Amino acid sequence: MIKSCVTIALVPEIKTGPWIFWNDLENSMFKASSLGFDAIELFTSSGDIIDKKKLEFLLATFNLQLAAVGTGAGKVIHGLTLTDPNENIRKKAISFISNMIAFGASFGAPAIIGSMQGNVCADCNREQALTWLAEGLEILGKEAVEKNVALIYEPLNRYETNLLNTLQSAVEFIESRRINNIKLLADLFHMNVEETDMAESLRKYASKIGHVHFADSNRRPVGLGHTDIHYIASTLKEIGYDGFISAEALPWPNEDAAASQTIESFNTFFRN
Ligand code: LER
Ligand code: MN
Repeated sequence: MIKSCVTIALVPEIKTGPWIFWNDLENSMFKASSLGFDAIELFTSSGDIIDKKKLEFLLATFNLQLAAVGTGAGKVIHGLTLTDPNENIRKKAISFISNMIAFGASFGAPAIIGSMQGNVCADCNREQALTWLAEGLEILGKEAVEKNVALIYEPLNRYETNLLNTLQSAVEFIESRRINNIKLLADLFHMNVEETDMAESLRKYASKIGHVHFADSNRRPVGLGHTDIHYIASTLKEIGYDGFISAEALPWPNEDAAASQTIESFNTFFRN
């Protein structure tokens, strides 16, 4: 069954970004649970900043699942990416993501590679950058499978990466390089920028989709932009998607209103 999820960002270095809840883990989980969310997605500065026992206790107390963990802090805080021309930085990026995979896996949750994929840098060759990306995904995909979780790769829109922007380009890349154990993240905000027909792409690459980021065209909570969510939701149901629909949206107009708007939209489109 499709499950609802809400993002919680615990990275003080970032003041703005598309996450619904900020700051306090316990209070955010309390609110998520009170609103009826099934799960949370965490964005943390590393895999070690949260005490695992405490998180286990909070997940049980609030009857929430950990749906996924984001790895973007590796880039935002430490400047690491999988396609940096400096080998040492690529190694550190792999090690950072590896640590996040281990953290998520202790709760059965996959790690997401979004901005940690990086870019083809100004004086780099595109083929070389894609090879570095493939090498990183191959190593990390193996680690994930050993820990019984998937690894989620997220195509981002052209203003965030010049590597792979559509589901089609990501699927072709993964298949042509024979990279195993990678699922794709369908972020409705990025897809709104890049896909010709969002629903058609979801249908075509249904078997590859492992996670969905739920945001409207303007990255506000769903219902506050112009994306045709009815069409998208009926497609996700039709293709039998049974993962998380995770609100990675701006906390607009504020955290609480954004969380309420999101769960209302989720219930309207996925529970009817
Ligand atoms: C990460 O999931 C993502 O979508 C990025 O755009 C975050 O900035
Ligand atoms: Mn996303």
